[in-house]
Amino acid sequence: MLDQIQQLLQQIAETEIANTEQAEQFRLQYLSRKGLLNDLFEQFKTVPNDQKKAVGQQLNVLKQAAQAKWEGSQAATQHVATPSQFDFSIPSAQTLAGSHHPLSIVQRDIVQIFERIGFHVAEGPEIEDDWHVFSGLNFPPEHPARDMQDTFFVQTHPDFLLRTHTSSVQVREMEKHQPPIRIVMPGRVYRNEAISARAHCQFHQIEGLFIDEKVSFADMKATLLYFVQAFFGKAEIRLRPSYFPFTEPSAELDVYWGLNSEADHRITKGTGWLEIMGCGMVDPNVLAASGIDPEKYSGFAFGMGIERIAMLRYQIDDLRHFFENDVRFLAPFKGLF
Ligand code: 2NL
Repeated sequence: MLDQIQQLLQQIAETEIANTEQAEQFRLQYLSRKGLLNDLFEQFKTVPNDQKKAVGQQLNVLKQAAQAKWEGSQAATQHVATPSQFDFSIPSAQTLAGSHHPLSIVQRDIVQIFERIGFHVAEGPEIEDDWHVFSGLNFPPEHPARDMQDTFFVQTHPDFLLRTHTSSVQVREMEKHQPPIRIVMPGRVYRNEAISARAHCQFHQIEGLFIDEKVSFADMKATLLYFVQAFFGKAEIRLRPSYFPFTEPSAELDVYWGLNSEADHRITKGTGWLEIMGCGMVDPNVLAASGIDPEKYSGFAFGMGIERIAMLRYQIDDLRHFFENDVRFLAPFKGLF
């Protein structure tokens, strides 16, 4: 019987299966209920006990060889394309490319405009302490921004809070370096506000700071006019008096947007002017608090909300779009970075 098995193994190895008919023939000959293997397993019952082990092993080898041959034939006869059968001219399935986020695009563009005139990016922690967010910036002890209503405090460590503006980074930079200082600070900030079309508890700001000897209000105006012209392509600005705890004097900067379209009338409330940032001369108390001599140095600072700028640039009407990351909202920003 061992000889017979060897012979069949040889025979199987030499069998060529080229099509489905030959595969079926093979299956009937070897593997079907009336096939050779079943016959052999029947005969196996009569094999003397002392030979059962050796014959059984070989019989299993044969069975596996026959099965492998048949399975191989199935794969081969089921039209698997060989390279020559591929049509390389057929367009592939569409690859979905991502897009940069509009806030990233606007932030990058603003940073680049200031880098061109010698500003550098500075960054700092989002979890801050009272000194860098409030006290070092001349906020009086009873200022409403210090209230739990407006600011997120770390519950387990009430000395720490989520920064409400990026000015905390400027304080850190002033503590580390003496002037000249020329920096822009883009980053995420937090305020305890209900989420709506116009407000969010988490948003982005970019602030700038320029400190040196003899820095004047006129330097500030010229720098910000340069920015407005580079970013918006608008020619005219105006400064209105305002108030911030950390600057004196302080101003609000408006851009002349024009009244050319219905949308211009709507967003400028019929005036043609649009407020885009706050600015001012750094309060001498703020310089002194960070170890900079206000007798020797002066500086200006400014701050704007990146969401607001992005909404104006791309005519986005609801702040929530920025945080939902709906791909239908993001898709048009492909390739803009
Ligand atoms: C706004 C107004 C402003 C500043 C930010 C600043 C920082 C230091 C010292 C003085 Cl360390 N000022 N930053 C100054 C004026 C305005 O932001 O409306 N931001 C959205």
